Amino acid sequence: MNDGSTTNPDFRCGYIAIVGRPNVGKSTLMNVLIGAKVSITSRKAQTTRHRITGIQTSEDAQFIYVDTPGFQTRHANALNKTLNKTVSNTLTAADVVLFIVEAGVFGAADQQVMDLLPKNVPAILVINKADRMKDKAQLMPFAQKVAALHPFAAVVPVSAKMRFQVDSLEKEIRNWLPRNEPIFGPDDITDRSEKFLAAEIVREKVFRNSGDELPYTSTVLVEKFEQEGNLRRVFAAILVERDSHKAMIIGAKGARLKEISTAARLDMEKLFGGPVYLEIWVKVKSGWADNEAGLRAYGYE
Ligand SMILES: Nc1nc2c(ncn2[C@@H]2O[C@H](COP(=O)(O)OP(=O)(O)OP(=O)(O)O)[C@@H](O)[C@H]2O)c(=O)[nH]1
Ligand SMILES: [Mg+2]
Repeated sequence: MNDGSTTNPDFRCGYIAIVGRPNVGKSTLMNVLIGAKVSITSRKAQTTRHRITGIQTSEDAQFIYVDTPGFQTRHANALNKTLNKTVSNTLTAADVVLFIVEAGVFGAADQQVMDLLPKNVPAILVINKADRMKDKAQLMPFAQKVAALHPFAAVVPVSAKMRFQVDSLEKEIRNWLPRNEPIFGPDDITDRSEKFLAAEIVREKVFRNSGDELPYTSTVLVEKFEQEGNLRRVFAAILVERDSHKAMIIGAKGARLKEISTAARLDMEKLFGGPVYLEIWVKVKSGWADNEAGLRAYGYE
């Protein structure tokens, strides 16, 4: 993947782990930093379930971001244990850590993630959703309060959604990256396959188009992915726990499944840069999130 040596002796390259409790905006921020949507986002917790690499290469640096699942503190099932292992493993391989919190909110779940931060790796405190803070004068005191809890390398308030201060954050990250040749090619944006990204896109639409009544234990499996010239053909199964969940996803006269399918196809066409034929069906498969074999079968590491 290496695209050869650069002539800049100050070229920087390294791995940047993005960690934080669920829903603070880790994936939204990574997508904004790399300028492409490789990690799915939604207002529901547990949207990210895998380690997802997002790569951005500039004149003088290659940023290899690693988005992680929100650290789970509520239930201790096999899926959540796997998600948390992903977070810990990512931290051990990072050159820089972005610890994300939400402006004005710091609780036990944030503290638990802070306790995981490795001592010998620079960690930047990123205060996201700054746009949400109604009283802007509260931002500084909040930043100071959280900054006092850990020896952070830097503190940067941002809004991933409004793209506020994202450039400053990138500059700050570069300062802490090691001098290194690039590891990936200049146009690479992720190390994940299109088949994997297709499954994630369908899962995002399931999360976004279904109400809170749909439990998080639904997942998506791409059973077939074919490419013929510029056309991709994607055959995906949405796996749910119960018949009632299946009915929920299909909707009246299949209306909801149609919405999910159209939205997913449009996103895939944008990301892959060509037409996509997408077929989706819904299957009932209970208990997959509770055992290791089920998790492995559906691609959880
Ligand atoms: N107002 C506001 N909302 C944001 C911002 N960044 C993210 N969000 C919203 O916060 C919600 C969660 O965003 P995600 O990026 O999926 O959060 P996450 O931390 O990756 O969540 P998990 O993967 O579940 O841990 C979504 O509804 C986003 O649109 C921001 O800067 N401002
Ligand atoms: Mg996420």
